[in-house]
Amino acid sequence: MTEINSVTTLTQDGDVAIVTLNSPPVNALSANVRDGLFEGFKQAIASDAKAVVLICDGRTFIAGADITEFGGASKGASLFDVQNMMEGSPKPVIAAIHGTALGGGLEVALCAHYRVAVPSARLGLPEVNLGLLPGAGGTQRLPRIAGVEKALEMMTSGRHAPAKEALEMGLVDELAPEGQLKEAAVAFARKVVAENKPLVKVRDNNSKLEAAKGHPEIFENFRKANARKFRGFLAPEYNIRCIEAAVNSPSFDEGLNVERKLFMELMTGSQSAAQRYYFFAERQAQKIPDVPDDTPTRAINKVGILGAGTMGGGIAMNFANAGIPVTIVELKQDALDRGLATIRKNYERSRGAKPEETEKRMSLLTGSLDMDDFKDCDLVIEAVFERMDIKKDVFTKLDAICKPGAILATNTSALNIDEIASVTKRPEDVIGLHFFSPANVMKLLEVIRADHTAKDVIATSMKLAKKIGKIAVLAGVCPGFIGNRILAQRQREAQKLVFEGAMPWDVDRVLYDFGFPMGPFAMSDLAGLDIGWVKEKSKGETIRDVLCEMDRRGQKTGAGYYDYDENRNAKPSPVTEKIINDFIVKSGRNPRKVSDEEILERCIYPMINEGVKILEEGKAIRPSDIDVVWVNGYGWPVYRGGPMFYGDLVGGPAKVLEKMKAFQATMGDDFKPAALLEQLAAEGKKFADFKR
Ligand code: 3H9
Repeated sequence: MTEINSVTTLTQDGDVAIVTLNSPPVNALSANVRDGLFEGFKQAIASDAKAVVLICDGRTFIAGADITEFGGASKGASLFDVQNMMEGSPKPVIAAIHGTALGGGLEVALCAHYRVAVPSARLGLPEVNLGLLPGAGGTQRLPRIAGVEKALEMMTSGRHAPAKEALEMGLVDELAPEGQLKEAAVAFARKVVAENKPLVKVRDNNSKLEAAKGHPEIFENFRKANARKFRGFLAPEYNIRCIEAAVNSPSFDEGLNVERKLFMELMTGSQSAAQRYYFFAERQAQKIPDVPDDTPTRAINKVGILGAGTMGGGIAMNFANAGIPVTIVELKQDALDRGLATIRKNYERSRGAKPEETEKRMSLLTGSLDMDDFKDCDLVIEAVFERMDIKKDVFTKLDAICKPGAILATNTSALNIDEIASVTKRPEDVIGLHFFSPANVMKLLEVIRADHTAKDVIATSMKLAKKIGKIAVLAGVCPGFIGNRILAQRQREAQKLVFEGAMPWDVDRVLYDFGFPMGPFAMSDLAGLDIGWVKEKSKGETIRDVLCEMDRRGQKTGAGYYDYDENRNAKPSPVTEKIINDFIVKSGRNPRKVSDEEILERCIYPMINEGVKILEEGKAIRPSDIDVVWVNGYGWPVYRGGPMFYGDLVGGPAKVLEKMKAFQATMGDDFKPAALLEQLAAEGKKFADFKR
């Protein structure tokens, strides 16, 4: 065995040289890895071996370029040097793939002459999710091997294709038995040598491009079909342009030039910076300084859910999906039946639903009217009405019923969990698990640590979140926790803006154009304006009161803030406009013209300021956790990173402070800057610099 460098070895098995990479965690293409590959291939080609296999140790084949190196000075061998060495090798090169071959990893594999993979492997070009495009020839090679339509779909979605599908599309040449990749790859290499098979260079294969030549409508139709999904993002469009270049350029190298130019544009732009930041933010959120990764966890083999309403049912589905049995308790039989029927309907309606899957999941759910049935549950989550007296009553009962060591969780979105925990004799077992609606769909889970919550309860909750496919963020107890607390700022300003003369559709348009899926007023119409509104108590004091009194209760009644046609298309409403103007006039003011800029700044800056307060009070561990909450739970466009990242993008604490002070001077203490904002600004720091 020759040690090429700290991450690469060269061995020989008979007449086959084997270059092995071992650079945990994911064999990313750092400078060291590129150097190792370059030197390893050089020596392998110079040796007496007749073929070369590239294989990786550890959990995966190369998962891509090393994202941490982006933006730094380039060192070591370039990826192109490595690729040229492989593709130009006079001896057959075989890539042996397990785990994931992603991004630059797949681009390296595409420069081998053949690829062998185990069935559990997945292959993809996920650069689009980092606001990028494959910048090492992937945009030119993937359509040449998989065809234009597959390339469009894979590159703009970033999807990881399973090995079997990769085999069908020609990305992989042979499947190897699980656990026997090296042997299979070596045997494949020998076969190539013995049968004198050609050294296939993907770059030379133009046949798959032919079908798209002279058919620009393929691209146009693809753009149109995905316009909603791609809205606001630059990277999908740039990926499409590269595939167009693969089809239309006179040569591979000219296509490659287009790829390089567009890659650099994306790489130096703010969208990719935001998306790369976000990639690490999500992973960082899983790290809790005083709850290290090796903190013991409690076994969760059975879960109890109290409440079979929309929330309880959605939460239950998460566990059933992960194969964990659930007991759902309701007060009344009809509510329980309704809840279980809704869950079944949700399963049946989900895309690609197979009847046997639905039955398997439903069989994990047991309905009951008796809270005593929680006694053997390892975790119980209550999703009952949001009232402190009700929650306290529930937790008193849970404390009496549940076995020692069971985790008692509340799904409250705003109530004080310390107060809830105080009615139990085991506050260390109490935690907040704030799911977002619809709970079976939304990725975010706010895990709320109360004063006495035990560390192993936190560790268990964070790990469990991952198991059920959620992205967990730890928050402290405060009204609204991280997400709703910040949302309250935006909602308040949106309402105030309307009282000054901006129309609901103006506010919604500005926030939609910023990248949110919808604005607050369209959202209210969708949810129903009468949520929490009581006819008998309505005094016509708010715009919502008046709208509800007129039976304009949102989309479901055909009108709310907006008017709706039979297809639920929204139109600005003259009725709403008059109601608003009457309100303003009654208050003795005149409606004024509010600029789009003011709408945006008044909605966004107080959110950032509130994020700073949350950090100041220690209710979030780090700024990026706040961003993970807002991107995952509230539709903040990931290409703007999240409120705290955006705060840095627009000029950092100094700029946010300046804006808050200017608004405070004319509009009062809704805009009072956080003390920490003043401090960060005075120290000339960025939000990202904040550390506890
Ligand atoms: C690219 O290739 C550009 C090219 O076209 C060419 C340019 C010229 N770099 O996700 P996990 C870390 S762009 C650096 O928790 P899993 C990650 O931060 C790249 N670090 O594990 C974490 O660190 P820590 C295209 C990386 O098993 C640890 O590895 N490729 C990278 O759930 C474990 O990660 C991609 O976009 C990286 N590329 O999932 C693939 N990847 O332990 C990105 C991971 O300190 N990666 N880390 O928190 C993934 O999708 C997942 O990590 C993967 C494993 C599926 C591989």
